[in-house]
Amino acid sequence: MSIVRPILAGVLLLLPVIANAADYKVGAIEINQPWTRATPPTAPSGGGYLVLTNTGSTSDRLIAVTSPSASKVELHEMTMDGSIMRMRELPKGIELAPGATVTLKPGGLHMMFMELKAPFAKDTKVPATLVFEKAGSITVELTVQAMGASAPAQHGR
Ligand SMILES: [Cu+2]
Repeated sequence: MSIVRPILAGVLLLLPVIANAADYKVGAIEINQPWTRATPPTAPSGGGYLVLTNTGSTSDRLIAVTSPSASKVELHEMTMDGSIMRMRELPKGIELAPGATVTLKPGGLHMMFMELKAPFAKDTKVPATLVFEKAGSITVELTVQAMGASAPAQHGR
């Protein structure tokens, strides 16, 4: 009884903090749920996904991404052209309006890791440095989900 009670109080105090914390934050930009998918051994490239929120009052832009796991990383958009899925590079990056949340996900905006140094292996992490026009840069770790996963695994939030 005397042991249980302090532990319970500690857990209850922690809960609101966990619910509100962003995975990463640089300047006014919050970055959540960075993830990618395991790639087959011969795949030349792999996608990268995350959620960006601009908590500031001026617009910002994700302008570049680098990673030691790939020769280069491009920012891509996937659009439907009739029944054909097309992918194009966004040379000016991804705009983040004040207060906006932009989700990079399969079938939409994504990071494209080109010329992978090694296949992405499930349950490992892929580092990526995000460069924002105003907020500066931050290195995040993408969790590698199963091949073909369509959403990040829930991590208790
Ligand atoms: Cu792409």
